[in-house]
Amino acid sequence: MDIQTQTEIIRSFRFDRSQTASQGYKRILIQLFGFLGHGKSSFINTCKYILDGGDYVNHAQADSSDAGRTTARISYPLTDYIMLVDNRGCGTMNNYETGEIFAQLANLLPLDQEVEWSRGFRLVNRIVEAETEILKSDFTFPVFLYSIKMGIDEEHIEELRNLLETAQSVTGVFPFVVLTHKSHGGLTVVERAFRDMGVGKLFILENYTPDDHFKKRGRHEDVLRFFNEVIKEVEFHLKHAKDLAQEFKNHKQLVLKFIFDREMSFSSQTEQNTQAYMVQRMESLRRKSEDQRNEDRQYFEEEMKRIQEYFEELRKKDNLRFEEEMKKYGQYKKNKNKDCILQ
Ligand SMILES: Nc1nc2c(ncn2[C@@H]2O[C@H](COP(=O)(O)OP(=O)(O)OP(=O)(O)O)[C@@H](O)[C@H]2O)c(=O)[nH]1
Ligand SMILES: [Mg+2]
Repeated sequence: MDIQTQTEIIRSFRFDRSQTASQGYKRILIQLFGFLGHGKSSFINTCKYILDGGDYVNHAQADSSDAGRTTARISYPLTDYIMLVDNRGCGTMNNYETGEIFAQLANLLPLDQEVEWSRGFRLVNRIVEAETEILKSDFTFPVFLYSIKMGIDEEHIEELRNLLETAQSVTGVFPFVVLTHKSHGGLTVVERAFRDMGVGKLFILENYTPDDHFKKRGRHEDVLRFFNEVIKEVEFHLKHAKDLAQEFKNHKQLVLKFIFDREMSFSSQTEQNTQAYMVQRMESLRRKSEDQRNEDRQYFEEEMKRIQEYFEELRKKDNLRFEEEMKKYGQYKKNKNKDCILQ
């Protein structure tokens, strides 16, 4: 299929007008997620550049340095029925960041707001508050962006696999993965890692950037193929899904359970830490009182020694005095005898 035809298919996509076939959906929200600076905003600029035609525009404010900077979740219309949703990049995939992402993917948070990594049960409050703002007619489609330039560590593979699998559980769709920086080198290792994680739809491309947007057929084809596959996946899902309203509820429950488990494990961790602290404290007190006892014993022994010496001294003095007394007495007796003899 040539570029023109593919572009037309995407531009003219709309959900079937019949309520039954579309199951009430009106728009596809292509929800991007990934780490800081992996090319999410640039991907949005690239998609719009290719599908809107015209000049390259930095719509999504992709950063000019390698550091990330998007902090809000902003939607960009690609057509009347397809929206691209930019996202704040995660620094690490900890449970606070992923909790937020899962709530977004399950369509539980409103669009076009700052993204926060809420602690405690604040995310639950935000979900409840957002209930009236959520458009149930939005089909959220998860797309994970990853830069080949970053390589991939063995130790993070399990974490990424869990992330993608949970994203599938809360949307019903296994995320499509887009690998950016195609020409950087090191593709084989990264690609194999994602394939091993069970990723079926992997797209490898080079984003257009403010410094590099000379139109290239290969780049256009990569992006158009991505959109055609998204449309096919959504149509497949609608055809095979039974009750999307029930699915929505299930996804919501999964996200709430994720938050609940996260907080429970956090509080049991705190409890364990408190217990460990108490044991440590008792041990240090025990050691301290043992030290104290040793100190007391030493003091007592020294005191006893001092007393013994004192008594010894007294005893010697007494002996001396006694001997002197005896001497005096002997002398006295001698003199007395002499006196008697003389008389
Ligand atoms: N050569 C090349 N540069 C890219 C590509 N994708 C992104 N970049 C550059 O990488 C940097 C970060 O890209 P962004 O699109 O801002 O990344 P991001 O994922 O939106 O970052 P956050 O908003 O922080 O999460 C920018 O300098 C982009 O120009 C790509 O495929 N190839
Ligand atoms: Mg960004």
